[in-house]
Amino acid sequence: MKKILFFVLFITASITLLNISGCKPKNAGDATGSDAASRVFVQPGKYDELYNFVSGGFSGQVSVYGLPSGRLLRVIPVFSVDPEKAWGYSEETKPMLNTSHGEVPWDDQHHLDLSQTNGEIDGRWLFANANNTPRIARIDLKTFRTAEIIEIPNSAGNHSSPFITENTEYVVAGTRFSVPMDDQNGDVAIDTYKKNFKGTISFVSVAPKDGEMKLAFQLLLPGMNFDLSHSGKGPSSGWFFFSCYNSEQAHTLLEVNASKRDKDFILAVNWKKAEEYIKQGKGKKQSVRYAHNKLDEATHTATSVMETETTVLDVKDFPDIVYMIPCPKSPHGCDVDPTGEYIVGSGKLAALIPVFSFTKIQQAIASKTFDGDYEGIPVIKYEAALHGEVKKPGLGPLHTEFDGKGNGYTTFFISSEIVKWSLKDLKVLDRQPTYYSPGHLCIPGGDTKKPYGKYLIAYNKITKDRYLPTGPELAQSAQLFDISGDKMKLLADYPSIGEPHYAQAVPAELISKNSLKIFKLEDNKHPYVTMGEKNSKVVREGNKVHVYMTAIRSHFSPDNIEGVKLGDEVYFHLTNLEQDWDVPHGFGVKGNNNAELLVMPGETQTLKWVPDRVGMFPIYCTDFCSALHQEMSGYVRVSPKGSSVPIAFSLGKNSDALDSLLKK
Ligand code: K7E
Ligand code: CUA
Repeated sequence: MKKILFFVLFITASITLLNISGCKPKNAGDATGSDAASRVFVQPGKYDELYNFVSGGFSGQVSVYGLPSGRLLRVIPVFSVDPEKAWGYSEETKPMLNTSHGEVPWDDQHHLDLSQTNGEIDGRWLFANANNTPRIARIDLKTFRTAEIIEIPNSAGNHSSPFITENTEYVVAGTRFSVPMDDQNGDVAIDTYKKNFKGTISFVSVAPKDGEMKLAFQLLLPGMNFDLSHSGKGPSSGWFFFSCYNSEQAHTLLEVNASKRDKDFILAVNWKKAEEYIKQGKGKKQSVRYAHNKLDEATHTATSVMETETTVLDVKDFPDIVYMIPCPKSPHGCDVDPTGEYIVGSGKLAALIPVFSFTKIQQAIASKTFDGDYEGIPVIKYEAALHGEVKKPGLGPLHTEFDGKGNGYTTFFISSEIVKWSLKDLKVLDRQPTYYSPGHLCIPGGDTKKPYGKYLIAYNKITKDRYLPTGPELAQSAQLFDISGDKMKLLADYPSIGEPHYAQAVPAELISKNSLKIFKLEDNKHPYVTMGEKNSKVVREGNKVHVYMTAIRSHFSPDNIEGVKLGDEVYFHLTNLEQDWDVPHGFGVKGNNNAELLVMPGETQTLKWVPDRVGMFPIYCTDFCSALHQEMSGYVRVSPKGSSVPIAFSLGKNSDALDSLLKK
């Protein structure tokens, strides 16, 4: 009987196995080659060679990986609230998510760009776009914290962003959805798109010293969809290139109606010229509202200011700042090679890759080799701008990066592969399958003048059978390739956070050398800082109770609080007195409809709590900070409204019973 059962099970198992392998697409799970393991193996205790900053897509955050190991180092909260780190929950960080619509607790984060000096990564800042409620964030790479977020007015779907110029003069933002301008009546019939909907491209300046962003000017353009962009460099510095689709100006069923024309456009913008016009005062001031949020490093506190003005240049009145270049089949990626001569447009539905020449574009402009105009913007003849086409590269090209050795690498969503091709003769040199359907790809420094060119990472939209199943929802996937030889070689897969789109990677040293280990307590300018335990106290101001609290291994001061009453708002201002690397303290309150605090050494953070009932509320440290971390706790007593229990606070003050016990 047992034997039969075993046999049945065996048969069932075999059939199941057969079924699984029968479903597998060809090549899936192929061995990566015998030395792949050693190429990605980073010994325990050893550091990775590169940082990889990966956009989080609909997670709204940015994740940081080590390469080549694919180890997740950190998730940086940017556009989405994060109760773990109290991002958007602490009193200090709430203003960071403020917008002209009020607090928006989420966004869709697609692209990242590292700050550059002379077209090379300088390791100072990382810029991130918010696609849903148009914003740009600046992350300080000293602290790995979001230091600034600026909202973009006259925009919707901030997709072609946050690409930067080669000396980080500007970070740009092109609107993916055209809309009526903010100072116009938006209450119009949708089918008046052609008349009432406009597109804008915003230039946000970046202060060279501290990185502070400022909306410098906006270009007013015909209504259509601006998708991606990259700045010129070297010979093409002073120019910016944007891919545009929906030149049909459709407003419904775009999958059909915005795919009608054979070619849409790459928009070439002479931003140096535009900048001159602005300096000459030729821009028009316009009333708008947009939030500008900054985190002050000295006070550990963010502020949000509502700005009210923008300067707009209508390109109709300045015909020598923008030109259109026809680009086949709904272009998506718009990438400029390290020399600055070649501009690659990737038509999502195309079966070829057009490569444009900056020299030829300039000649065409000089000789007016135009093919009419698009709503007043000169359209350069396709052939006049074209360096050449990569023929039969694959299906559905999306994005291209460069290795600095004269090669481009393009992702193909539909044919699910990466194709390496030569910039010089446009010949396909290699193709490797990806699992599956890659969107963006990243070569360290791959959009700068100086790519590092040893690895390539593909960010795949579909994961299917690559990992153990986790129900209907699967993590998306990154794949690391070695591109040091003639042929690309798959080294590793690793799952990612959210939906990764663009990413940046950089040799670790460039970032790690500036990385901050602690906040210096003596530099803490927080208005509610508690410098030392003896200064800890509880102060009542009307119905607000301010707790000036400290944390050090392994207690809070004070840890016994009485005199809080129903109807009070309690603010725990917690200062972490530690001055050692990697000793955070956490702070949680039972029943708090808020988050926890996670406070770094030398930092002060504030958690608001509105008690909902009379009773006893434990507080405790949430981060295992020492062998006696479990002892790092206390109590807050909440009395009824109108109770006469006075404010009282203490640390180490025992009851008489305990005292007599301790004396024995
Ligand atoms: Cu191609 Cu939003 Cu850059 Cu994603 S986008 S893939
Ligand atoms: Cu502090 Cu655990």
